[in-house]
Amino acid sequence: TMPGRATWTGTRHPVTVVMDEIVDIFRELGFVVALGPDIENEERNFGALNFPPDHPALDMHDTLYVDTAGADLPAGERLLLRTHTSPVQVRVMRAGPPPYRVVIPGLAYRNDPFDASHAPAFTQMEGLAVDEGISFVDLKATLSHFARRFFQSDVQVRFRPSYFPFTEPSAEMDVSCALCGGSGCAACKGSGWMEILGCGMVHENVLSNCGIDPERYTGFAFGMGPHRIAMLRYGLADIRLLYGGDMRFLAQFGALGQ
Ligand code: 2NL
Repeated sequence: TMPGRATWTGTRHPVTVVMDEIVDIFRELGFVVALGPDIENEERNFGALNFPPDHPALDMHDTLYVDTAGADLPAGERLLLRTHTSPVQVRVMRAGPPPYRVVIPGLAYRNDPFDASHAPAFTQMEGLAVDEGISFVDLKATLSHFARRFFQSDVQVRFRPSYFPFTEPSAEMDVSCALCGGSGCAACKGSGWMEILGCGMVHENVLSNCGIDPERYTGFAFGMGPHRIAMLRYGLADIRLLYGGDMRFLAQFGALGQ
């Protein structure tokens, strides 16, 4: 007559739920997942991506360099923890000719203090499409479709001009706030809009640095932060909740098989 002991069934982490959904939406569109190492060299992390050699991101203040004293490396090569997942796209482009449609989920690292909105290791999800005849129309259609699948089908999207060294032109995409529907709340800081990703047409210097003829091929790329998107979707004010192991918090999300 003694009742059985209750057993724990684990749940997926909220950031895993977000990353799985994003990957699934891009897989439906013909993108495939590509992965690469977390330790990279300066050339693939910065140089190939059209960062000038004096760009502030190369400063040890922002980038975590690996101590390679005594290591057998080519002259002048410095290793670092990748500051974005973009070096994986550089590897994809150098491994063979276009077309490519890839998404890259993974960790990125920055020398930031751990506070409510920053973590020294955080997820990124980047995408890259390169082929003959790809235009900004393909970028807008693909990313608007993504927003409508990930949030809800009536979400509003807007693109604002921006700047990244590796894309030209560049933009940021906002969606109408998932929590208040655009009327203004704490999550969107009263603006009614949430910034969810950066994007642009792959800079021709990046294509040629990767052995691709920019006269023949064009492409678009984008990058977003699944930790940030999980905070926006679930209305979390502190990123550190996503790094703790508090099951009372974590068990509210992503039941397995859901
Ligand atoms: C952001 C912005 C972005 C990319 C990432 C990319 C990669 C290659 C070439 C060109 Cl190899 N672009 N990635 C492009 C635009 C924006 O991320 O705010 N991410 C959180």
